[in-house]
Amino acid sequence: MYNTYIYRFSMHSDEYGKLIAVEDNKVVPFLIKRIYYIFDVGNEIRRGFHSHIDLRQMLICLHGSVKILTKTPYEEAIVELNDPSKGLYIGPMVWREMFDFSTGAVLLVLASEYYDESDYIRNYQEYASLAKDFLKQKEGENK
Ligand code: T46
Repeated sequence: MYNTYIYRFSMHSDEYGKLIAVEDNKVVPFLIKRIYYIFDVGNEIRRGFHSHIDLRQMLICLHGSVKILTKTPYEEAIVELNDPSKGLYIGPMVWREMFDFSTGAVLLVLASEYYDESDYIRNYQEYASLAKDFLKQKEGENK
């Protein structure tokens, strides 16, 4: 799926429990400027419904599970995050929706930029049109 991948964090595990360290520009491929977490989400709730223009993020479900739909005009995928040692990277120009939050789920997000509403594309038709141009341009650059 374009501009997304699953990352497996290495874990320090011993008889005292488990520990995962996340360092920017090493484990996460950007400088972390912001973290936020989403919790107390009802099972029937679906959130997201947007793309970002530039923002890069790593989503980690610290507790419970949540499904993430990622989508471009040409492909889509659903990933279940249910393990704190697994992160979903989502880069620019990818539509996302989060749903099927289990009771008590906590979704941590590491972000490459401070909050900026002007980086959001919240209308799918507008996104699809911009994404087609964006992906065509990327294809041209890679030839
Ligand atoms: C994303 C997915 C995975 C802030 O004031 N600061 C922040 O850093 C964030 C992330 C949100 N907000 C405010 C803006 C809204 O009034 O919190 C409210 C809820 O945000 P939003 O509706 O954008 O939440 P989600 O769950 O739809 O999307 C969030 C992130 O906004 C987005 O970047 O990729 O999680």
